[in-house]
Amino acid sequence: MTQDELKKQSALAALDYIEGGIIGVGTGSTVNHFIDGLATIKHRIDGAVSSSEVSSARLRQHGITVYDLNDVGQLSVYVDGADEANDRLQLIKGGGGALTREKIVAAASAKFVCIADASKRVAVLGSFPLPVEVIPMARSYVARQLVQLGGTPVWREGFISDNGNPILDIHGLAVHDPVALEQQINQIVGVVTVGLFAQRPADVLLLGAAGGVETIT
Ligand code: ABF
Repeated sequence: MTQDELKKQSALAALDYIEGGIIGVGTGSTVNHFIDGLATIKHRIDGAVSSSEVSSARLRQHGITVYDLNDVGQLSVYVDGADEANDRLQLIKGGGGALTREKIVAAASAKFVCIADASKRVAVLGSFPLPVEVIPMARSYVARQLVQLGGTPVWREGFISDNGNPILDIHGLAVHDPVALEQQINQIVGVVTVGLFAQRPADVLLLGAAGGVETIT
């Protein structure tokens, strides 16, 4: 099976977690498969809150109503991908640049179902560069602080988030204590969001592999 087929397999397995109401929908190629699958059961839900303009457009193309998070209460479930996942269901996310909205929608959801192909599973987070969204004027200041944490921040030049902010990708980290690092980076003035999802990890991880979908809880 190709990597894309494995992504699709995990995405379709997430449909079993949809129980109705308004759901949270993330961003990325795996989520695109989920949105296409969701279209086949759209009569079961009232609509969606999405973590990016790209996903909102895809949802609308399928005739699924997209709500502003401010107009709805708690979401029953959030389905999104990841760049890396460990066995404690802690994640690195934000390679696609939507980390801030992803973290907000995850926080507003009762359950977070993460979908990915099995290549995203790692023993230690950090081989994938850790994204940090920053306030524009703080970019260099935050980068200097991140160097002190032992990483090598690289400005994602030419990219601006849906919120109008730049992103620094931290290379060369081995994240042995994801909760502590998330807290440390959150405390740097000028940081909007770090793409470590450790304080609020996923609740279910669905990994697509050649032998089928592995469910980790
Ligand atoms: C989002 O999309 C991200 O947080 C992550 O960066 C990315 C995963 O992409 P893909 O599903 O295309 O591998 O979920």
